[in-house]
Amino acid sequence: MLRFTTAGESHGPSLIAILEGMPAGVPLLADDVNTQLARRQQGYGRGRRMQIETDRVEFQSGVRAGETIGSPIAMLVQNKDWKNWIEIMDPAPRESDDTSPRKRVVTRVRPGHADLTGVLKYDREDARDILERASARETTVRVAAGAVCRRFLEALGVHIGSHVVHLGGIDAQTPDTLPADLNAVSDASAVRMLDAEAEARVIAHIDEIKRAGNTLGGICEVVVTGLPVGLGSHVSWDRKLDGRLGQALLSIQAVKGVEIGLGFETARRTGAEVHDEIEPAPGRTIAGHVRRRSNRAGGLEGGMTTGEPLVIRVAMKPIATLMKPLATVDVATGAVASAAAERSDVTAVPAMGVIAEAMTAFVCAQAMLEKFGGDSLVEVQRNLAAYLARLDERVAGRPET
Ligand code: EPS
Repeated sequence: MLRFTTAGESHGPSLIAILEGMPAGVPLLADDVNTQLARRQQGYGRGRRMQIETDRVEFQSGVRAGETIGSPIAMLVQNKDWKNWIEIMDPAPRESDDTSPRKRVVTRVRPGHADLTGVLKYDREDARDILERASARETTVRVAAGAVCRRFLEALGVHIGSHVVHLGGIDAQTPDTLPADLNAVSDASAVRMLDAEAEARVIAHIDEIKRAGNTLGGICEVVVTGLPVGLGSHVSWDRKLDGRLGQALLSIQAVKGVEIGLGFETARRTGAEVHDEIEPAPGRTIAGHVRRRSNRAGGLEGGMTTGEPLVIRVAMKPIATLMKPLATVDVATGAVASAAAERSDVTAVPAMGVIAEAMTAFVCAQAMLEKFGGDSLVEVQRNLAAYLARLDERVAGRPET
């Protein structure tokens, strides 16, 4: 079973991911991970923190001579900002005679953040004990874990990209045919949109919202190509791939919704306007020698991949830290207060697309390993080839029509 966990606080010394279950023999360089980490750090609308950090992975285990070796892959990313927080984040207990006021204590809890529910649940006095871990800084090492999964998937012919389709009330026009290398085009845009006119309006809007001390959300679309028909399963609720993608993507900080294919729009249409008609496509092994005339299902039917591209939309709410704060309650006194206003971003929607790619890569790698599992990349490639050969045999064995 492929799995990963992360550890680390936003202003602690480092962030760590441990990815376990990756086969041996997957080519992997630190640069493969660093490229993805850098993509996550881009995007118009980020705050000053992104100028402090230059995220770089340090492999602690699981990789030798440019290849995975089958053991848990531990990856560490240092927080450069930590040097400004050493005293505040110090794990050592305070001296008993130290009565100086604690620095950067957060008691004016921010509406929409984990601050209030976290201090009540974990019985803390300082919401910093909550916000340090709830922070989306943690997604740095999710992207590291996803980058390894992405290398594995690439070796099996699977590619993942994303672009921003909506930001702060402005829709981007999506071309009828997406660029073959989606990220090469979307990453060239400051807001990762494929529509230059919408991009210019979004940038002006972010500037305006920043001046107003407010924040913005938006929607990204993730597209996966090269997945063969039949990943996931219809047989049990927890094996359905759409449900598993939903869980992985909804776990991203500030994500509030996930749509697969047409998503909520399917509920407004008739069956004839929703379901994708099927036609023969000899030679299209990956989908079982058929083609959908449209891909409104977004590449999933019955909780299984169809062989068409996987298309997922992920919606993010606006950042919960507002420079013009909302009303709240001070948990130290119970009094009415304005929420804490710390340095933050106006929007992180372009970065969220990169994080959504990483979580999607993890779920797809898990599903590929379930179906084609092996201890080495070569073994997995052989199992995939045998399955594809069987899909060919099914067609070859048919009577002539
Ligand atoms: C975040 C608040 C900001 C963001 C941070 C997420 O950090 P800080 O409080 O240090 O200014 O910059 O995102 C990152 C550091 C990152 O790497 O994405 C939050 O509260 O979620």
